[in-house]
Amino acid sequence: MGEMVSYAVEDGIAEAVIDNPPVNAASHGVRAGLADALARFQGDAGARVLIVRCAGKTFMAGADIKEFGKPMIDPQLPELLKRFDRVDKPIVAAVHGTVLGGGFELALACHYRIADAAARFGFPEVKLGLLPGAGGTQRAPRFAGLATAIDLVTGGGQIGAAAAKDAGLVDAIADGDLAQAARDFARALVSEGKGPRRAGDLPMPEDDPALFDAARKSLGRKMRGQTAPLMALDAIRIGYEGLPFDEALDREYALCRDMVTGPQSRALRHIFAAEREVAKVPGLPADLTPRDVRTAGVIGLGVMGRGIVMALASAGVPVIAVGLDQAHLDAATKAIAKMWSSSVAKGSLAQGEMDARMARITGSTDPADLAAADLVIEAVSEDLGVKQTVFATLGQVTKPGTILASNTSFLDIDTLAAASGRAADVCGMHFFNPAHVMRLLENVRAAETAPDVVATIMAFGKRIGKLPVLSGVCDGFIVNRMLSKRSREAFFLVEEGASPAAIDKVVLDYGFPMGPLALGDLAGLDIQAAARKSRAAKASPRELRADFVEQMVAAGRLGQKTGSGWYAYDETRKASPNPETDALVAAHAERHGLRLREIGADEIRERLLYAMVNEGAKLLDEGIAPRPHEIDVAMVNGLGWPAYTGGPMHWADQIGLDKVLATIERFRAEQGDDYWTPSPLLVRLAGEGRGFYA
Ligand code: 3H9
Repeated sequence: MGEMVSYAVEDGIAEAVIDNPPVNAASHGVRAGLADALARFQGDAGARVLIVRCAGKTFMAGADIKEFGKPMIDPQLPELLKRFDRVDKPIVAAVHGTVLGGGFELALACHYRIADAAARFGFPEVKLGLLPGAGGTQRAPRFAGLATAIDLVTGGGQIGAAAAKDAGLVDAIADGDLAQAARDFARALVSEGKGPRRAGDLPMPEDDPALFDAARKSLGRKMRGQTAPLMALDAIRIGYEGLPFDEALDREYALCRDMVTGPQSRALRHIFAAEREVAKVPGLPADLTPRDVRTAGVIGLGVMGRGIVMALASAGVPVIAVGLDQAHLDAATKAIAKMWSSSVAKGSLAQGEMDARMARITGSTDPADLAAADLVIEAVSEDLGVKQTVFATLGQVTKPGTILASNTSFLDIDTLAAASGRAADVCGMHFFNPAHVMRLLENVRAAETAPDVVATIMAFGKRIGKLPVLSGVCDGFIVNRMLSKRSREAFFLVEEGASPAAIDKVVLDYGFPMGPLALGDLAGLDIQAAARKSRAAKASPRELRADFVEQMVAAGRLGQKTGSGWYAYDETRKASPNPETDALVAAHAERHGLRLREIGADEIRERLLYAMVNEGAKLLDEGIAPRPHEIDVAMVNGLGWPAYTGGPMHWADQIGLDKVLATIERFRAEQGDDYWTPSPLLVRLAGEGRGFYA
């Protein structure tokens, strides 16, 4: 018996308890222990029924991701779960926590399932570039029907215990203690003389095959570029079209094994690991105690400030929300209530939960009320002078030890720290718009930020459901600094003759949700023009010359909101090519004596993406990003860099830094602009035949 699984029998009820912290993953020791428990149960005539459950905070959360890519040791999960089918006495899974992937498959291979009321179920394999390889694509449709199975298997989402029971995936929900309820359930099975109920004995549902085509179409839109969801759909279809159960299981596992070694799964597993790695800040002492944050404050209630208030209140944090004046405060309170009311109307938020959130918000127009806060997030207008005044005030009115964080996107936090008179307490917490929705949070460590402040904002970010990534101080931090290089290159490409549609298409085809020029139109060209103005002193003559945004703003073309920007928009905001943009580009070329040329998709893609890779290398060189992990996680979650390419640094490593460098050197020679000077780190790593990751 492996020590990760205990086995005991009492009153004819056998129990196999898996104990493999932190998430009871199906590591080799667990598989071996389960195989052993199963054999003992089968061989023990006194044991009438077997319960499989897990110790700790969750039922099995899937295969052990850390074993992927290594040689698999028997018993492998699919084969082990087939053995459950062959047992001739009933097996009950008693599940709690997150029943995911291989864990859900284990539960479905058991003959009955009883769930804790708070349990959640899902097949997240597609998010790792895989498909459920241990029977999920074959067992789930037999219990739940085609539509639910397709949804769960290809979408990677989760459902709660009640929904799982309604769908037929769970037989009972435990009332109170799960272990006790499972024993009662098992005893009832025995007394009612119920035997095993195997998924393989159930027929595939005779649901409409049109569901496959509909799913394929919708996945093509929603999961553009990703192969795993479509492969998962194909795997369900194999069984649906009549391949015998055991053979379909073998085919499913063969597909899954092939996918493990594919580039998309490697990239997605890299992002999964990197998202956990960024929580561990290098150099912070492990025994550092974070500061206690019971009450937060937000000062400045524009779009960002309101979103931050919503994020905090939704996460259960009491917030003191300080507006400029009563009108500003009233407008913010009204806007917040309106947004939550619309969620209540749509049924995605309970009225009681909305009331609880509103009750956590205390409005004020007096910064002195922030004396009660343990952490204050400043979100006033993006103007250094205004922010300096606010930080001077915060330094006075807050109690010693209160953390003062700025939500600035690009201003110098060291200057704000100096203004506060309390530099050790000052840091950045840069939320992304909409702040109550976007997961990424760039936490910024300034020159004098105290280590326990860093530890606090990292822990607090996680507490409010965000994905915090640490950055140092620079113009734009990680995401906006890298994004600004892509925008700059996009403007240069327009100057040279590429159409906005051609540029955006390349970026969409690579897997981003939106191209750079369509994104500018969405955000507002006035916002982009203001950002360019703030950087004008440091801009090269060529950047200043590529002033399309300024020209459009001067003509009243601000993007989607005025119906015209790079593109023309109809009343439904549907974009079409804008003749005014063509005219503007032609006039610009004539004015500056530029010759327009055809630019191919490869050049567009390499220039836009390598500009970001090179900037990422500079962020590492300068110590702004502690590791490449921070960059990949921030770009995937902040800018929508497709996770299935692993983020810019992982992607560049896969291409080979020598090749990336050679292309950058070529651009430098062709463009004759300092902008393409490769980062010293890139030159060094490429020379040593290494990647950004060790
Ligand atoms: C699969 O099952 C394939 C099968 O269909 C077919 C096989 C043939 N393995 O996220 P957290 C670690 S594919 C190994 O911070 P939380 C994680 O790295 C799998 N390790 O906790 C971290 O380690 P560290 C399908 C795992 O409470 C620690 O646990 N399943 C695994 O916020 C804590 O993680 C999934 O994709 C794993 N499977 O969230 C589920 N999972 O401390 C993936 C986690 O060293 N997991 N770790 O950094 C999750 O979604 C979340 O971890 C979970 C807990 C919701 C479970």
